[in-house]
Amino acid sequence: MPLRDSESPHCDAHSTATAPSAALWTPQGRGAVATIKVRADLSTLLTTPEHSIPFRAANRKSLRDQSSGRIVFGYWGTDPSEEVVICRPSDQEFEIHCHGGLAAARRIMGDLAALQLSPLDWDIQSRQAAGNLTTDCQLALTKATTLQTASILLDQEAAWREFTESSVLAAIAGQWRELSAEIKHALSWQDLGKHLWEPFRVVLTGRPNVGKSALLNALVGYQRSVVFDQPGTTRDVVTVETAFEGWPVRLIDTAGLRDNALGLEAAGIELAYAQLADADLVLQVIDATELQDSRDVTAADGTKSIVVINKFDLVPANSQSDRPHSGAISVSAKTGFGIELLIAEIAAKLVPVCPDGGTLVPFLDDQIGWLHGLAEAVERQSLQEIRDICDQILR
Ligand SMILES: Nc1nc2c(ncn2[C@@H]2O[C@H](COP(=O)(O)OP(=O)(O)O)[C@@H](O)[C@H]2O)c(=O)[nH]1
Ligand SMILES: [Mg+2]
Repeated sequence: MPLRDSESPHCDAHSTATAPSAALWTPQGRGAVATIKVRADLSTLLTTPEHSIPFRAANRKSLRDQSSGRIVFGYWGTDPSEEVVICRPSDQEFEIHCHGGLAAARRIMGDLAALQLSPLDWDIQSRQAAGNLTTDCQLALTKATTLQTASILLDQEAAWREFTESSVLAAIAGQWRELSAEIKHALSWQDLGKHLWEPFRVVLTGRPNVGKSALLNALVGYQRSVVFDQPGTTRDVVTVETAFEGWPVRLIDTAGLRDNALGLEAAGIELAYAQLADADLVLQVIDATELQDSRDVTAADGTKSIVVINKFDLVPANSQSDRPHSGAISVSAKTGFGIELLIAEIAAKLVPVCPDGGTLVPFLDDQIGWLHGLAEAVERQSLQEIRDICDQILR
């Protein structure tokens, strides 16, 4: 179905009507279909050879000869071509509907820019029509990969509007202590905030051959990483994205840490240390049959970690205990024993408390900056500064 201007949530038809333009009407992110709206004098655009649109209709008619309002299937470009659907609602515009991934829309937008049609991305149109707060919330939403993170992000626009209104009212009433507590509470969610649209980084580390790669595979339920009985098999950093209890997680498998490695393996170990420095959580994997090695495994200072004792299936039944060391979790990547418990523990470490519906969760650096600015304005008991920051937030 051709879209009408009134159906596009954030497109102001009149602001783009004058200059020849190619406007991407759909935001970046995972979507089935992307839509590009071209506004130009089609009698020129579709006839001059140097301005030819690289489109071949399946019905073999040129775009100019297609009747107005008709939906036409065909191919864009060559080697390889994109399958697209084009609709021409009038002589001044046509719409291109292509695959919703990034590549197709980017390629078509590039071809249209080469035809002197000024490109307008979705977020530029949205910022003009709906403002920054709405656009930021919607852009983050396009990056959310779980229902849980999407539902928190869906609440954020209303939460910010309510928060700014109540902040100004509290400042007018001189309720500085209450306002300060509200701001502190909002800031307490900042670690979760950025992971509403970007996965938590969980790094598996430990000595070679303890079963890090096997554990990563057990955690995601398929063979992502190579498992082999020789130390030093994993050399590059292997990553996989998944979700635990509704929180998006990027699991990162690294080369086993040992001192006497050479060449490629040593390079892999260097990469492993770099990953450790950026981790949100470290799984320190040790082999149940070599428990004395646990002292060799350490996470960076201040980084959350879980000690995971793998190969529990090799421990004789009479000496098995689920938690042989305080805080450690016993698992078997081979039999699946303890994996569910480990997943629950990972989720609980990453997000110890889940925010109630409607809670303000700052998810951008700018938002954290505004909250700090508000906290300083509260210290100075400055109503004007609070009003100014709130205006900025709502822009
Ligand atoms: N019995 C048993 N063997 C395991 C387990 N996890 C891994 N292994 C074996 O240990 C060896 C090393 O595993 P791998 O995942 O490559 O270790 P990594 O070097 O730490 O990545 C392989 O032969 C695996 O089959 C487990 O839970 N139980
Ligand atoms: Mg490995």
